[in-house]
Amino acid sequence: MATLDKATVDKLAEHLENAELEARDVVKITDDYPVMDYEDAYNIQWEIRRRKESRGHRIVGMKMGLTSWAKMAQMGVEQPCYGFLADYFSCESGSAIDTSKLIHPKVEAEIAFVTKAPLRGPGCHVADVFAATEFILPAVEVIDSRYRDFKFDLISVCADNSSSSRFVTGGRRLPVDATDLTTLGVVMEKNGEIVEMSTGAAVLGNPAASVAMLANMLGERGEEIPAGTFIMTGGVTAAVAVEAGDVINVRYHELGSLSMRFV
Ligand code: 0L1
Ligand code: MG
Repeated sequence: MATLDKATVDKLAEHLENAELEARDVVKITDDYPVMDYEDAYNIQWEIRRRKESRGHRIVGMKMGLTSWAKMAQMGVEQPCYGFLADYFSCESGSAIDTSKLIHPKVEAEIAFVTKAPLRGPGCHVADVFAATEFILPAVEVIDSRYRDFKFDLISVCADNSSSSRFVTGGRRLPVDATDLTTLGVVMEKNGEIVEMSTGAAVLGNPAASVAMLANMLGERGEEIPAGTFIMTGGVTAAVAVEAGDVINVRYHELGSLSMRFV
């Protein structure tokens, strides 16, 4: 049950969004609000979303985060989270990504879905996701927690839009049943050297389960995944820190490759 009043939710949303827009780190918000809960955290996230839309930004998708054991272990948390993607987060493969607008970016290789029918929880399952999927495509997420030194707890992360900042798409689209999502291999190279490799099964056993979990989490708030939604299902590997001068190339089995450089 939520513990924060509307004025406090609004104040914390402004605080976290300003940190994002000014590329400035802050301490985790649970330091000052230790009893806040997940409902408070998502209230703050949804208020950040409302603020962006009120300034004319479009929401172009959703993300699930912390959906692999590698990521959960890396960040010391035990359950996934979701966030929204605003239009200015989107970059095409081959882009130069400006690190002066980010705090301490890391990259994650992900498998993304685009839906053709709405998905609504509770009770959304992998089979529902397969039936509602238009196509899958490769994506790389650039996460950038607003919390100093990535020191946070999951409640603080959810309020901070689950560290969303940029994402890169391109490569090849495939129908969801054209490949085995669990054995779909991914190799990430940083400056020409392999730094991470994994397969789709790293994400909750099957990335489609991550989409189902998103529908079920949104269902708790009376929200759904509308038809035509782009969804990133979470990193198949641990996140890799990047800085100006780094070049990232990610090769996907059957889905082509994505590249980006940080400037
Ligand atoms: O995309 C994600 O896995 C969510 C990340 C949230 C926590 C973090 O910043 O690592
Ligand atoms: Mg991610």
